[in-house]
Amino acid sequence: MNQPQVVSPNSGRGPDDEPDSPTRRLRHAFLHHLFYTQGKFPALATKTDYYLALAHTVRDRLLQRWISTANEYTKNGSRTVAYLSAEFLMGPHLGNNLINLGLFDDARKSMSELGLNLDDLLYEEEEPGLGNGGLGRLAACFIDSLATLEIPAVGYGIRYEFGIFHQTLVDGWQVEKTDKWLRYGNPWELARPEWSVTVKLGGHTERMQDNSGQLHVRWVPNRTVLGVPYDTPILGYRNNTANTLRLWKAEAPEAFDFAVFNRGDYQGAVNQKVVSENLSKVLYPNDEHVEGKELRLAQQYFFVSCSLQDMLRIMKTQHVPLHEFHEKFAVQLNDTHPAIGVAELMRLLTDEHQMHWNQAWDITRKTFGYTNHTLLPEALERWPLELFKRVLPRHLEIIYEINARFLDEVRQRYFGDEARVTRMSLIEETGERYVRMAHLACVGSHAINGVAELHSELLKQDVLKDFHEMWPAKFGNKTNGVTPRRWIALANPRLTRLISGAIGEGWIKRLEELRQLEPFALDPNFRAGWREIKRANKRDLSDVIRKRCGVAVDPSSMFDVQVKRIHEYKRQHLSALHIIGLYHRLKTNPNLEMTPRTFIFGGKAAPGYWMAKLIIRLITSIGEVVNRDPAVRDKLRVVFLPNFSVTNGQRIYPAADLSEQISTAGKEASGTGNMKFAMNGALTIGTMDGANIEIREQVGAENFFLFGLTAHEVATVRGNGYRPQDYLDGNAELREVISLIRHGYFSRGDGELFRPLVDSLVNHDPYCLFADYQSYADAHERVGTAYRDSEDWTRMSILNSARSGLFSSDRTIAEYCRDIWNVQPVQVPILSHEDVRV
Ligand code: BZD
Repeated sequence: MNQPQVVSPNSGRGPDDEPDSPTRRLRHAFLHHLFYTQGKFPALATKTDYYLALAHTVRDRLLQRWISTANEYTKNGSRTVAYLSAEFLMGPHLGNNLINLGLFDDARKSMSELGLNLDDLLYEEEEPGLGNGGLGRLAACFIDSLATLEIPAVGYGIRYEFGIFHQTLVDGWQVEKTDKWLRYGNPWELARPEWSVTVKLGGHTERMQDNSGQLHVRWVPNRTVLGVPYDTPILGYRNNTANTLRLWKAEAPEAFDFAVFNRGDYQGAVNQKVVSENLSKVLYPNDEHVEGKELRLAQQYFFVSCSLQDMLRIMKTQHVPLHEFHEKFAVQLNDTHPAIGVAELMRLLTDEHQMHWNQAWDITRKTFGYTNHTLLPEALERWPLELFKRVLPRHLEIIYEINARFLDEVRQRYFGDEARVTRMSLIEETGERYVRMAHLACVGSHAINGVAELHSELLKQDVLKDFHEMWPAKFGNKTNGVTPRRWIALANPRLTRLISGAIGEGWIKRLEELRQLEPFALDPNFRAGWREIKRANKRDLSDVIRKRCGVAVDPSSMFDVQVKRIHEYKRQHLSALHIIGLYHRLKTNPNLEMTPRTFIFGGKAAPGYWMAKLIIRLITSIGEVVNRDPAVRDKLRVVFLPNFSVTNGQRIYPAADLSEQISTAGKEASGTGNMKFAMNGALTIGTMDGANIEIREQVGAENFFLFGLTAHEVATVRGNGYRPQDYLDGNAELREVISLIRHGYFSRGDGELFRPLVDSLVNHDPYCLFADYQSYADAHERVGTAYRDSEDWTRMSILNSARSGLFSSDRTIAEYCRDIWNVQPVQVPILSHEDVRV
């Protein structure tokens, strides 16, 4: 561990101390925790000790809000949002909590009085990477906004022992390392074993009649698992609200199976513990690609059952009758990962609480809302029937019953249309049989939404067409947003100071107020300040790049950034082809005028997604060639920053000049990185896809670099038998690019390395890179020209930020509250422990 810096151990008395100043109190509390929580004296303390001492200091300061909030909600029996998500990609808590408490500057000061640098301590936090990408990060932004808007809400999920893997690069290839985020303990969570619940798995069902002739079903599981809740407080921005993120850890009901142990089988005895704990062991690292793994279904069921049982417990303590479940809780399904909740709530109400089917079904449908996050067929969850039955025999019966009743309704509405019945069924029966989770989610909820306008339209026209025809009123759109607290106030303190200096601080809670910046875009002084901030952020990022990649990049070059999961549909390789095109131009015409560019990539590939890993290898290979070629290195640099994460994102977005949002139109449901870039003053080069369309509408077409086919055109081109070879034949530069790769120019003469990638493009090109290549290159020409006029570029940069107010997750959440959840804010008065009577 790093050697500690010097801390003066003089009981926390600093230079110009007022006896009761906030900095002095922070310093005191910090030293207290260093001694009494970490058990360290400065001479032995590591940076982690310092981080933990500060984290505990901050935790003490938010506990009061947390307790007051819980107390207020309980007292009022407030209607509550339960956001069910298999992923919460939270990012580090300390900085965010300091911002929300209004203690950031005090903390910096008090640490520096002790000879410590706050940024170093913030950097020590292992981020809870309990998500893959967009979907998980959206859940994190949503619970931030819920707390800021003072909406009673709980985020329910899984406390994975290992989050998303840590990405390293070895010889230009991605290599995964386990994410041991709990290694040094987690100061932000409190275990609540007293609220543990039992979850059944496997086995069979039995039927019996009671004396009155009523039929009862008994589920006899072959194993049970204990779910233990771990709670993390989620602060609102400068209010008294602290909501809860409740994540479930799986444990064995008994650490030892004594019957087995007594037979002398120690291994067997411990085995149950190992098997049970597997349920919350590791996050599946595939985004937008599902494999039908039994453990994954068990994980989903585990956290959903724990959460619904927890809601029933809360109802009981607040004396809410069971038939008011949907009035007490609005439950949102973050994609289909928690969709088994529909069947589980039915089971809990009918089997365990003897409610009649019709009433239970009415409550269930009024309870759930379903958000879809992708149209990609490989991401739609379907479970092989046999597997499903093995894990959840009772739920399969319940799903059959839901399906029978639902299909009766379909037959009645669409007389004689058996093809439609087959299409809509919850069970897929052509070939191997599957349970279709999206259909279960649609049938079991009262509201269905996509995450950007185009996406919601395509859902209605395509994937969920039949459901839209049957229930048009259920469908709506909720365009995604991101929290400006983390993504501007915390990530970009320089810009935050400049903006607040100009228009006050209201924008942090009401992001539409950024519009007041528009007139400043014409003020040369303000522009100079804006430019200087971007430059300083770029210098900071250059330092990171030098340390991590060993490449020196020039902060005066244009920072052209693409950070997101690596996926063929996101088309990182389109950018790679274009970079090779630029390289080729420079090599063949050394005097070519070209705007100097630094291309920065970051993102993880699913460990089993070979093509995505090859795309990373292509990018790192291009970097190796380009960065050491004296003929081009002043104009082109290419870096792949390893381990893109929330922490790294916070350094990257503020330093970007150009944001690459270049997915094949119709494939990216929304995108949220696009919003983080725009807020921080990057201009976008992008397709008419996802929320890009709405961003362009907001910032103005003249401040956005558009290229490529539209979703409709993509469908037409593909429908007409797309032939990538035709585009290759018609484009000399593209031919040169492909030929360089083919001949091993970027692989030391190895013509085989990238063959799978090239063959896929030339023969199939499923994401239409070739069709969009020229349009993309032309758009980049316009970018290059625009960047050279730095005054005008700055004006456009300011306008991008000023017009990004719509993309605050506060706006998104306000719409969910109004249109789907029907919940109201609850203001929390602060209690002190003296107010509490036992
Ligand atoms: O959800 C993403 C979409 O691709 C983005 O366009 C969108 O902005 C965000 C938020 O709405 N989808 C995912 O991130 N999906 C997954 O991560 C995922 C994970 C496991 C299984 C299936 C999908």
